[in-house]
Amino acid sequence: MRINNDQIKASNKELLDVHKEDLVQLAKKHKNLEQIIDTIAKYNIAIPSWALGAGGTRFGRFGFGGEPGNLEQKLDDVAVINDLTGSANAVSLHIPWDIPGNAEAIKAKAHLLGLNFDAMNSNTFQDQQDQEHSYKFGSLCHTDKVVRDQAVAHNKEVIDQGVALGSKSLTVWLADGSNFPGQLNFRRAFENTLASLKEIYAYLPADWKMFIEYKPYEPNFYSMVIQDWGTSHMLAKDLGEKAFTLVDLGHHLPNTNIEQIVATLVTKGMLGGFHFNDSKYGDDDLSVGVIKPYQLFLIFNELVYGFDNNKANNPIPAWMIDASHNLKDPLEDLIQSVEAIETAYAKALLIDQKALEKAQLANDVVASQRILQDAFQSDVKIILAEARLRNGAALDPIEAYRKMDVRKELINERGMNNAATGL
Ligand code: PSV
Ligand code: MN
Repeated sequence: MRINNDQIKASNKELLDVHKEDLVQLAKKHKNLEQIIDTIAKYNIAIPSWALGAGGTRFGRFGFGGEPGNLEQKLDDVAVINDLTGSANAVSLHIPWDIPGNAEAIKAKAHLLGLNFDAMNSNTFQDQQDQEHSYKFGSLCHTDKVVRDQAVAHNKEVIDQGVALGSKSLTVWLADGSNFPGQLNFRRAFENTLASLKEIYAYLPADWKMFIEYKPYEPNFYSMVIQDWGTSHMLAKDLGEKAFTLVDLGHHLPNTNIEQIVATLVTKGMLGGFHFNDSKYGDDDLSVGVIKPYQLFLIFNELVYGFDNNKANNPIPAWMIDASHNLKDPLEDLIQSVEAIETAYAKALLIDQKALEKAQLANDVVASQRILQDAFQSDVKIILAEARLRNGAALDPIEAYRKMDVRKELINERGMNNAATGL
C-alpha cells in the first residue's frame, strides 16, 4: 500500500489551525527557529530492513500480522514511515536476509518510492543453508584460513550487491569472540581480523566507506574480538581513510559515557555512523529515547558542537536505527524512534553554544548545567510537526497511521502469517 497526499492532508486538516497558532508563539521564544526547522526538515534517518517485522528473543517470537515477506514489501513499509514522517528516505539492508533478486528492479522501485540505500550489512554471525564452513568459532578471526576466506568473500559479495543498488557503505559487525578463558588467543584473533578486514577494505570502491561496529559481549560472553570503540578505531586507522567507527548505542557496558566517545571520535574525524536504539541493561534494542532521552540529547549536543567545529573534517555520519521489538507494531515503533531522534536533535540545536562555552571557560558549573537543561526541557513537538508539514508529511504521524488503518490494510494485503526475514 502507498499513502497518498490527500490522505496526509486530510489527517492534518483538524490539527492545522492550532499548530499554526502554536508556531507563532514559539517564534517569539526562539530567534533561530526558522533555521532549526529547516535543519530538522532536511534530516533523514535510515530504517533497518530487519526491524520491519516483529523482533524476537531466544525465548520466542510473536509475529505481527501483515509483516513484509520480501524486499519489495519491506521497501513499501519504509515508504509508509517516510511518507508519514518525511524523515526516513533510506533503508539499510542486511545480507543474506535481503538479497535482491533483481537489483535493477529493486533500485527502480526504491526510486519510485523516494528511497535510497544506506549502509549494507554483512552477516557472518549465522550459518546459512548450503554454507561450506561454519562460523561457530568465528569468521574473520577464525583459526582456519578457509573460514576467514569464506567470510571475506561474503563481505565482497555484499559490496557487489550494494554497488548494484547505489549504496555507498558497508557496516561490519562481528560476533567473533570466545565464551571461555583460554578458548582463543586474543592477539592471533585480532591479527586475523585485521588481515581479513584489509582484504575487504581493498575491495571497497573508491567512493565507499567501511563502518566497524563494536560490542562488549553477546553472543560471546567472555570476549569479543572488537569489544570497544578503541579497538574499532585502531582497526579503522590501520585500514585507511575510508574506514570509520560505528557507534551502536546498545553496545556499551552500563553507564558508559557514550557522548564522550562521540566527541572524541569527531575530534579525530573517525565517527562513521550510528545505530540508534535504547537500553536499560545490555543490547536491549528498545525504541530510541525510551530509557535515556537525556543521554541521547547529550550525544546530539556533541554532534552539533562537533560539526560546527569540525577541524578533522569528519564526514557527516550515517544515521541508522537498529532496534528490534517484540510487542509493538513495528512501523509505529520505528515512527516513534524517528521522532525520538529528531526530538533530541532539535533540543540540541536549541542549546546556546556561545553561552555554554562562556560558562565552561569561566568554570561556571551551575550555568553550564542550566544552559543544557533549559534546552532539554524545551518542548520541540511544534518544531518537528512544522518540519514534517514542510515535507508534505503528517503533523502527527502515529495518529495518522492509526486513522488510515495502515496495519489493517497490510494484513488484508499480506495476511496474518507473513514473517519478515531477520533474527
Ligand atoms: C548486533 O547486535 C547488531 O547491532 C549489528 O548491527 C547487527 O547487524 C544487528 O545488530 C543485527 O540485528
Ligand atoms: Mn547494530
